[in-house]
Amino acid sequence: MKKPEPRIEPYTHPAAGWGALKQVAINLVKEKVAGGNYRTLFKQNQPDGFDCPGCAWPDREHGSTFEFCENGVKAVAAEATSKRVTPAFFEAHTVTSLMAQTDYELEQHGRLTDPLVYDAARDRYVPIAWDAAFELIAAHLNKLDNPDRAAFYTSGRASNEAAFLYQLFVRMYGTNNFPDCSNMCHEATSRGLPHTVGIGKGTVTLDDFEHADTILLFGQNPATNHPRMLGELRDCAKRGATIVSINPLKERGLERFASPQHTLDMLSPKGVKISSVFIRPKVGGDFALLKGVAKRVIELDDEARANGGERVLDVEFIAQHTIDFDAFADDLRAESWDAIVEESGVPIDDVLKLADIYARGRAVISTWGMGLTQHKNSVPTIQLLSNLMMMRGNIGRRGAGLCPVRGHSNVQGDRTVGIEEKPTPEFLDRLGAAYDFEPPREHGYDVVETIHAMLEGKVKVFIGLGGNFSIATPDTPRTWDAMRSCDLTVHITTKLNRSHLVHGRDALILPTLGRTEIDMQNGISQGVSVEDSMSMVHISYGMNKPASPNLLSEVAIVARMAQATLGSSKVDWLAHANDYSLIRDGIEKVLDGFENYNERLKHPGGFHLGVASRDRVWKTPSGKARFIVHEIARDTPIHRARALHGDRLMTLMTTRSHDQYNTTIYGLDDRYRGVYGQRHVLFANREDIDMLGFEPGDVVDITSVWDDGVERRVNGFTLVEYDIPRGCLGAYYPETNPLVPLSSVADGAGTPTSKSIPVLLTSAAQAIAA
Ligand SMILES: Nc1nc2c(c(=O)[nH]1)N[C@H]1C(S)=C(S)[C@@H](COP(=O)(O)OP(=O)(O)OC[C@H]3O[C@@H](n4cnc5c(=O)[nH]c(N)nc54)[C@H](O)[C@@H]3O)O[C@H]1N2
Ligand SMILES: Nc1nc2c(c(=O)[nH]1)N[C@H]1C(S)=C(S)[C@@H](COP(=O)(O)OP(=O)(O)OC[C@H]3O[C@@H](n4cnc5c(=O)[nH]c(N)nc54)[C@H](O)[C@@H]3O)O[C@H]1N2
Ligand SMILES: [Mo]
Repeated sequence: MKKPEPRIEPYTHPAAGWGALKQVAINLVKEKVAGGNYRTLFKQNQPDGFDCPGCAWPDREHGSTFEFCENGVKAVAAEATSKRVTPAFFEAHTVTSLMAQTDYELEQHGRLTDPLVYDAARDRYVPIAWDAAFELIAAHLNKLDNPDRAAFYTSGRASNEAAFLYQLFVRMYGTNNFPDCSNMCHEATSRGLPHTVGIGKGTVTLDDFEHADTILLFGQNPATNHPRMLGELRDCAKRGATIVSINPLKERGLERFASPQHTLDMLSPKGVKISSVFIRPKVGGDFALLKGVAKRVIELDDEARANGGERVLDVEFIAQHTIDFDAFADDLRAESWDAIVEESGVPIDDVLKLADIYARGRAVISTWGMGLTQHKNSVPTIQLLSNLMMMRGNIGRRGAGLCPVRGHSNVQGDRTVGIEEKPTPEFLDRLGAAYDFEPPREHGYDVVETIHAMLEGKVKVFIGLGGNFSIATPDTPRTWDAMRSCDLTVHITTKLNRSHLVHGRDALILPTLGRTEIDMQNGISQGVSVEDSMSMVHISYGMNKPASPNLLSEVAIVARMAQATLGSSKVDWLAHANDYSLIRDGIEKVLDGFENYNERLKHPGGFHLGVASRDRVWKTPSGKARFIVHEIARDTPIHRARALHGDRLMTLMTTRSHDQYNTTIYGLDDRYRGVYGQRHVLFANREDIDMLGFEPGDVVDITSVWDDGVERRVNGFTLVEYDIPRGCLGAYYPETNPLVPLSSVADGAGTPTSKSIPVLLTSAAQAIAA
């Protein structure tokens, strides 16, 4: 196929609409989705169908209607592709030659068909029998002097059943080393919220969206990353709800939307207006902005009190349900407006406008994504957001609440069932009691700690249940050194990706069934369960023929790995692989909220796992929700780098294009941002481009400013003039991951700071082709 000419062409249509339908058709053709498999698309999110592997946004009335979603279709088409990566493919390609291909090219080869082992002499992956693969894993694991020398990664597509069995195996083996994708994603949410409201999950369900009059969207690009959420926002907008987007970028998809479910939207050239207000902090400015909004709420309340008007604070909620409000209010009163404006980058009028909108809202939902979670101060920011919501009792009330919007379709479920490097003693007690063993108590490594431990020679075996560890992670060259220092790397995976090529001395690729495929065990088709972003748990049944007869399910791979490593004296692993309901019985024994798990999954749409804070039950030490005081940070790596380099220092955010699913690159366009046929682009403010002495279209190299003497650099990015605040830049992940220093993480969460990297630009010799 001829490569399209790279171009920039601003998008002027509503989000979704006909453009999305066209893209769907293109993807089905490109992936050569086999005839019968088209049907699959209509079984997405149906009671007898499968959970869309696209994102964790819940389904309205699970199963009653087919909800069209362009990016859901892309995810399914990518899995249902008829293209195959067979042993013959690897015979024809050395690993070194594959390394020269882009991630986009690797993805295009299709589904893996057979288990493979790396043959160093020939620099190739060659076929291996499943049993031999499991024996190789067991031999490596059993030879380590300490189980903590192995790390077990999970990406958030793994089902509850696969994840629970995996953590059971790993804990019986003896470690809590569970790095997982959420360490790079919503970790600040999961670690921050428990200190304020007692649990690290959202408090709303879809029903609340029907009753909200105000929706604040922080740092999120739903038109691309959670397209079904736009349907919800459309209905809210039509009802007259105020929708505010708080984002350095005025994401096109939040301006107007044409729902393919609604003929009238599609016929109107403008679609439906979604966000009525755009508040544009500079990158990393949300904390200061939130502080300004909270400060103004106090002022408005003081004014109301003085005038005898209706109180702005929910005094009753604060008195009955919270602690430490006075200290919080005192801190807000003492905060300077100058600091708020300077550090947020938001003009005072906009801070006050947002505060007014918030204070007028009778039922406010705040949603947030990676724009809040991938900064150094993400935990304080999320705690402050939850405190702001508490000021007006906007938690645990109909139409109001906290709504972190998770990424991977089962990332929330994986954590629930035990993919957690810092498990609670209660969880371990119950797990140990249910399976008659003494689980390891010491906390394990998260993602960044795993990479450090590899570099220090402390982790020698890496096993990945899905994902693309080598490039989803920060500081790519160091991560690659880390992976290459391992004795064994294993990837349980559906498609070829970079991580398979950046491998340990021994290396295995274990191909597995995708969620869209029929999972037959012992003659019975097995379902798996997942938990969405709003804590609904439901069953998912695949319906396509597996991509190859030589695939095993994730559950079967985990069970056979466990059987080979530990034997079956404590757990009959193979029986669990034969009948997944036994795994669910185990989950029920170990975790609250899963009573009658197997039975309740039969209910169409599944069931809601209780979230205590939603019921105004606060699982904090005091039994109350808590206000927490945090300062506006004025000595961050960004501040320090700017002190050294002045205005030339830029803050880079790394984000997703419309044609990618994390590290899976489906195509080279980012339609809503007007980018076509290329990914090595750098969005910059026109005045900054001028100030730095460049012109739009110039090609630049980017280097990070960090204090460890290591040069972090990526080359050949084309400057694109963009409506982005001064001092800020935007580029795509994972191409820019080499710029994120391994030691730059969110305080209290360990999340790489992929949305705030201090960088400098220099002229480059040449552009990168894609
Ligand atoms: N099609 C598709 N769907 C996906 C994914 C995908 O790659 N493709 N990935 C999945 C996963 S794992 C996840 S976690 C989610 C991610 O979904 P999102 O959370 O939407 O993730 P991003 O695209 O990384 O960035 C979100 C937004 O943050 C804004 N932003 C950047 N810095 C700041 C800041 O400092 N403040 C504020 N307020 N905003 C900021 C950016 O402008 C961007 O609009 O999507 C999931 N769904
Ligand atoms: N710079 C920067 N870095 C980031 C981010 C960012 O915004 N900026 N975002 C971070 C976030 S939010 C996340 S969640 C991580 C994502 O990190 P990961 O979850 O590790 O990465 P993915 O790209 O989602 O993984 C894709 C691979 O998963 C495999 N796969 C797909 N489906 C299945 C399946 O059903 N089963 C199995 N076993 N394998 C499957 C395929 O081989 C595919 O290549 O990246 C993080 N990294
Ligand atoms: Mo994510």
